[in-house]
Amino acid sequence: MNTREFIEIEEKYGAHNYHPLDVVIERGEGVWVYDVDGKKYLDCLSAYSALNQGHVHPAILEAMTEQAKKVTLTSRAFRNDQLPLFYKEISEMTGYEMSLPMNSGAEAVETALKLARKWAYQVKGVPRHEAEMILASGNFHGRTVSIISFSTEPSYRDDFGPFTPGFKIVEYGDAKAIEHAITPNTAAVMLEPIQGEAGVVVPPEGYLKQVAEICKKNNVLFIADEIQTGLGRTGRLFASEYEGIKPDVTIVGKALSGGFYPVSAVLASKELLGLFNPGEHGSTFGGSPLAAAVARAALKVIRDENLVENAAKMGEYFKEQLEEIPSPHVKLVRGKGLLIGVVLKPEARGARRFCEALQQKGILAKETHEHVIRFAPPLIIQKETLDWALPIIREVLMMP
Ligand code: IF1
Repeated sequence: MNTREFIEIEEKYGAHNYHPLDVVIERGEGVWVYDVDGKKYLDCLSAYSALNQGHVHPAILEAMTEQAKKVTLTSRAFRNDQLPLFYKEISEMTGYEMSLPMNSGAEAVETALKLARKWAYQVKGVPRHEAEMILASGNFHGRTVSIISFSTEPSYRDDFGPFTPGFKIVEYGDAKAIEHAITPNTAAVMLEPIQGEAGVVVPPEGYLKQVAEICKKNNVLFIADEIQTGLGRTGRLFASEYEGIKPDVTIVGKALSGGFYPVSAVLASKELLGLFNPGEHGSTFGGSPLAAAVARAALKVIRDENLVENAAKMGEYFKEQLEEIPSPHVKLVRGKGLLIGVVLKPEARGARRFCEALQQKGILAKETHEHVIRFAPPLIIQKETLDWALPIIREVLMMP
């Protein structure tokens, strides 16, 4: 079957909860993907940063297939030989004493919300069920009912009420607004160090450090959602490192599995994660031997292939070159490492048409929030590939 035939079937039988580009991918390898018509594309989305290691990384594939032949799932009613090693290796790599493994990013975010509330009642002494959380406008933390309860994007919230209470929204980038929103019942502040979905919004220099200080001063937990910005994407292991801070809780997902299998985790101190008692939280697949083996291999690739350093180097080069394109449509280029957003002027008539033009020329990028083209290739990308892509991107950005 060809592209058109696949699309017809998908449109007929599948819910239309996305508006994807009309490209039907059948194979991926490294930074490249191939569609059913044999066309080759440079993947500049990396499945929203789940593919930092590139498509079908051989070492992670090997780990997954070998583990799958042995045992894939024990449930947490029993123990397995992969999870302890995952716990140890992610602790050594990130400097957090403990972790709690889940599956999707949203599940890890929900876990962090529950942890913050539990800490508020049992440690801070907030009266039960009055705990508050502070979030930022423009946030994206997942799609569950509780998480969209604090979304500021109408299309993510509309008609999904009633919503979970206990959340306050303040403007992203304004540390003072957070200080003013804190009450004696505040359990935590949760932020993305860079807002991905909002259009690769980088907060003002010093913002995250100020927030960390405000949280410490007010006995409030600081939770960083690094599901998209973490694990090397921004040129540091965690984006919060740019401000020299270590949040009380860091949430990881996506590239934690290199795109092979949903694996997420909450990273925190023993004091915090020790608040969970047996049976109080979990999931069927969370911490499975397959998830743990895949995540161990995915983390090893990040270390062994120096992906954090490569993201910093290639990201700096890519951003500089993008900034030099004299496009009449571009307002600015922003981001860190290989999480880059090209922000278009309103008169450019939206980013979608540029993404469709890029697709025709063999580059897959995705618009976010109408006017931003997000460029987030796998962190394995090399200069010669960027030098292949840049003239094409220039041509597209110079089109009328
Ligand atoms: C979709 C967005 C990106 C995330 C952060 C938690 C999650 C995500 C910072 C939840 C997930 C994905 C979800 C996917 C598209 C994509 C996305 F456009 F939706 F917002 F990346 F920007 N925290 N982001 O970015 O993790 O439960 O999906 O594993 O839902 O359309 P998840």
